[in-house]
Amino acid sequence: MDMIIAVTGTPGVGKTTVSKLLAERLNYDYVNLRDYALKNGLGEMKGDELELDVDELTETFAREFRDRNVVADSHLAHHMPADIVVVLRAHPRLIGERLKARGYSKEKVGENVEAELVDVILVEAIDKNENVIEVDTTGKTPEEVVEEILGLLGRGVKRRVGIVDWSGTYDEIIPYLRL
Ligand code: DAT
Repeated sequence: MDMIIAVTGTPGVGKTTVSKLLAERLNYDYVNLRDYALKNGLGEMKGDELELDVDELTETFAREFRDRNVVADSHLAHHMPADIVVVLRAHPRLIGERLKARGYSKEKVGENVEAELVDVILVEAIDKNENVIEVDTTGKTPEEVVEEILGLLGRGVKRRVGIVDWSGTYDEIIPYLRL
């Protein structure tokens, strides 16, 4: 059976690391949607950000991957027509630390820490797809995260949301926020 697994989440949450490993374990193709969009001339670089038409990406992706087994990752992956959307979560402090280490601007770090804090991607994913599995990666290795996803898929779980609440982390992450 063909299956499209979309892996989404705030930048720095671990999408690419987990998706490559998951694809390997399932023997599926792996596609990074940013690379895919660039390769197919679907967007243009504005500074260091890729600007693209999500509908155009969705249509092109659907045409090419409809009857294939694929793990696709991007913070836009939940917009793709997927059989299952995996939303990775991490303590906002981890997002802040990782994006700082990547050299993101203070503004960009703050924006993404805030987005993780208030569940932006999860809310979008639920709005787009019935089948959403949320996985907290905090304190886990990528291997452990992949095992958890495989376990849920193996048990036929199609929806599992509302498993984290970062509101209690607010005091800790104030240094990262754009206040
Ligand atoms: P993204 O694709 O969401 O931007 P990435 O996979 O490129 O994220 O980077 C995530 C970083 O975090 C990478 O250096 C590996 C590290 N990491 C630590 N624990 C992790 C976990 N449980 N799952 C995924 N990545 C983890």
